[in-house]
Amino acid sequence: MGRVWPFSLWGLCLSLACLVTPLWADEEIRPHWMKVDAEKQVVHLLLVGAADGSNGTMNFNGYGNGTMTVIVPFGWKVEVEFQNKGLGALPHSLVVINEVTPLPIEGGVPAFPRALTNQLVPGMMAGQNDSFEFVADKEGRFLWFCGVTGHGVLGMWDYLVVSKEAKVPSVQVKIRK
Ligand SMILES: [Cu+2]
Repeated sequence: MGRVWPFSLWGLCLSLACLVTPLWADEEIRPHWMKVDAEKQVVHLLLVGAADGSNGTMNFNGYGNGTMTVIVPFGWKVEVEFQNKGLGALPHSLVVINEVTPLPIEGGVPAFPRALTNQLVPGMMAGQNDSFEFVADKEGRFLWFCGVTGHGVLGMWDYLVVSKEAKVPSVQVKIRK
């Protein structure tokens, strides 16, 4: 029994640590895929579908299920370049939609004019890309969303926040502690 007791204590400490330590933490990153022209108030984003194996490849730049938030100052121009890296050999697309519940099964209504790629529902194959731009002239929280059937509900979405408080664009991600 004397030998078992220390392990139980250890287990108790681990349990307590789990209770007081959040599993996820927010972190601001300065990604290579965001370029900012503060003078012209333009932000350029390269968003890559299926960039790695995260969330079973259902991700943008490695983030799915809302674990990435791009914050853009109100009134800035947002230039988006979308590529399907194609890990998982699935087609993907991108549209900016309002934060809706439930998420669309496929497609999605652009929250800003022309804020969507070609082939929204069938998706673009690996290696294909498309670009679009829009002015962030509505405040609030929106979703970067893959319009291919079933992908959004499987977590292929992240957040876009248009903020009057933000002075410069930034990116926050949730990282597992
Ligand atoms: Cu997709």
